[in-house]
Amino acid sequence: MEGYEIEECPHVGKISINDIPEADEPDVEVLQPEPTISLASGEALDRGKASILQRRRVSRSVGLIGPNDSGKTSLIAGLYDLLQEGPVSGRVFAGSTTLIAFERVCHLARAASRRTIPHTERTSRGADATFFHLDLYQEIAGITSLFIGDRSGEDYLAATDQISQADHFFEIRRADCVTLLVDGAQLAESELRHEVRAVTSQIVDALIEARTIREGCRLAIVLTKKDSVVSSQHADRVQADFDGLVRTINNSHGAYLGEVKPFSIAASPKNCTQLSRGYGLDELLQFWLQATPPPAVLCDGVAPNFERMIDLFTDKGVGVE
Ligand SMILES: Nc1nc2c(ncn2[C@@H]2O[C@H](COP(=O)(O)OP(=O)(O)OP(=O)(O)O)[C@@H](O)[C@H]2O)c(=O)[nH]1
Ligand SMILES: [Mg+2]
Repeated sequence: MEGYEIEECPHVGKISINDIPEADEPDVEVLQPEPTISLASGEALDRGKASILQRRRVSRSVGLIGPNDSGKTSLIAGLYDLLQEGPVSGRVFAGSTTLIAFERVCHLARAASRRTIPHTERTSRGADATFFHLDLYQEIAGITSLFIGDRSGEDYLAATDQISQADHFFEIRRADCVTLLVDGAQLAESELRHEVRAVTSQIVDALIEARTIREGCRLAIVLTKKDSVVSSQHADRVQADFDGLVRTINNSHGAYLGEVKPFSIAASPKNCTQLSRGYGLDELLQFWLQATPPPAVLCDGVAPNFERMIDLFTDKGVGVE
């Protein structure tokens, strides 16, 4: 082996195979590695799991903000239910890793729960935001993954008192589109309307001051519970209040934000005779799925073209979360 002729080799004959004692080897059971199958639990995703899925394909991330009871969870449930009936905004349901979470939030709002009035459970205060995931298919665009962040409205309200709270809202920082919900039913109540308008603007002011809402981020401002608005005696006044609120936010933050657009929805109407469940969600979904312009900070004056939102948060992008 070392290039010697056999008779020149200094190692030949020094030790014979017979001189080597036979070792007592214990009987070792050869263990086959366990096959690892990882199945999605079906529950809403934490930020880590959502990030992994966001790298898989073209994705959009939506952050829902609004005081408690404004209708955030109902909006998520209403969209999922609407997709069970057929295409929404030209997209069909193509899968989800959070089916159990969807079913749970939809259950109480459906007739199956045997309630006469639809109901949604309050999202736990102080818990981290979680993401609901939908894969949506359209012939030209293929599949786009949509991630919708849900958090308790009380946590967003807390940020208006203590701005440092806004640092925790990772679902807003990473959002392509932030969606601000304004409770239409409360806006129709004479005693509550001033409070609703004040609190809603304060939440946006706090999140922008803390830079939790990114510069250039698109903002949907959504009047929820439209059924309660149209059946109230003050439907016109509610619309005027809402339009005023949109104007105020636009005047204060229009230059900082990307496109700001108003919507009206009835995700879970109490009385379906005037508006059906999911009213207005197709238009909102269309807005959510629009491509996001890249951040304003550019290298060599050339706008990078990011196919996937996740690239904004990696070293391919300019910002790091
Ligand atoms: N009339 C009417 N009520 C609705 C509609 N959507 C939601 N609601 C009701 O509004 C209440 C609050 O809805 P949620 O979706 O739980 O509100 P949320 O913003 O998630 O509240 P938190 O989790 O506490 O932050 C529930 O009782 C819903 O049934 C709607 O379109 N019309
Ligand atoms: Mg909720």
